[in-house]
Amino acid sequence: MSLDALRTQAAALAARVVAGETRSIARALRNVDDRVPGYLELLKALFPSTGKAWVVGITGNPGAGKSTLTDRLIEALRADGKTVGVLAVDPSSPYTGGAILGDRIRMTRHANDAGVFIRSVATRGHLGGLSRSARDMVRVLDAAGFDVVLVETVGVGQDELEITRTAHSTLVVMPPGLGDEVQAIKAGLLETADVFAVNKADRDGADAAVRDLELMIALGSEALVASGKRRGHVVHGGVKVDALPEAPGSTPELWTPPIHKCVALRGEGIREVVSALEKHHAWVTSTEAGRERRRGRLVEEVREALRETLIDAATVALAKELDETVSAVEARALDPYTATEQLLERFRASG
Ligand SMILES: Nc1nc2c(ncn2[C@@H]2O[C@H](COP(=O)(O)OP(=O)(O)OP(=O)(O)O)[C@@H](O)[C@H]2O)c(=O)[nH]1
Ligand SMILES: [Mg+2]
Repeated sequence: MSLDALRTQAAALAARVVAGETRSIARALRNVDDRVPGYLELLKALFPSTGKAWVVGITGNPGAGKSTLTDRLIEALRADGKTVGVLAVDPSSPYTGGAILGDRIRMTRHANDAGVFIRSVATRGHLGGLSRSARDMVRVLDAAGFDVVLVETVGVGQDELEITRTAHSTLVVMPPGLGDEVQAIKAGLLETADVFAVNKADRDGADAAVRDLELMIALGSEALVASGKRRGHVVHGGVKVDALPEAPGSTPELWTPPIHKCVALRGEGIREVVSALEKHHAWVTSTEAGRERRRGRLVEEVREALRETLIDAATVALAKELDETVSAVEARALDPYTATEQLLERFRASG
């Protein structure tokens, strides 16, 4: 198909997505996830309609209760009259009453609610990376007009953690009683968290988990002081060196992640979690620090896209030279540093 034809087709699909047509949303998500030809044209056509949704990441250890809590969040947000799109990245356990696989997930108690759209994504086989695919799919849901987009992902692995960086607000779900293994997992999650939910508070050890987290947050601050890094900057996760020792407590420059206990299974403590997330949303959208953070994400995205595009272009333009260069380096006739400079020069000349 010609580029013009792809464009026309993409524009038509985009219009149906923006109109909120369920089947078109599903199709657009599939096209973007599978990167079928024309998916970039679709994303381009959708982009002007994005930027309105509140994107909330929900992450945490496997089995922490993310899906159960997500289900409760949907319920609470719906009660507030908000429409909700959900992207569940490789959910290994079902939503309440639902089945595991994507399309069937929608056959849950929210299935007949036109204000809710749930889609699951597999974690395998993403050429351009899972996080990019997830970000693009979030954009589809955003353009479709959902007030809130929830993204559930397991908080282990770089790719998964990366996904939460596309969110405005990230909720980290922790069960009590994780013991030592918690330390390892927490290091990554701590930086990501805007709000903590200690779920399964019906079990022993919830208060200890809260104290643990408080300590981790405080230690995180001290580690930054000790390293002397990032002075004067807002660090994701809300630890700002200059604001110490006044922390905890959030200011326009500093967001300190609050910790809430809940029992997702019984729907207890959900309101507090939602309201903490809403406060964070207000912070991220109304303060200079929040604006900087969102801009930082876009800088990353554009750089990443530029890097990919440049590498693709250079690999094509320099296919023969690359091969020769590697042979020269292999024979120790050329060092890799000079080789890179020479390749760059040739690429520039080829432009
Ligand atoms: N006791 C108790 N169990 C809970 C609570 N919330 C969730 N569970 C149970 O914990 C198990 C895992 O819940 P999920 O919601 O599937 O957890 P998840 O974090 O989405 O799991 P993965 O997606 O597999 O990583 C299920 O058996 C839930 O019923 C809670 O508040 N209390
Ligand atoms: Mg799950």
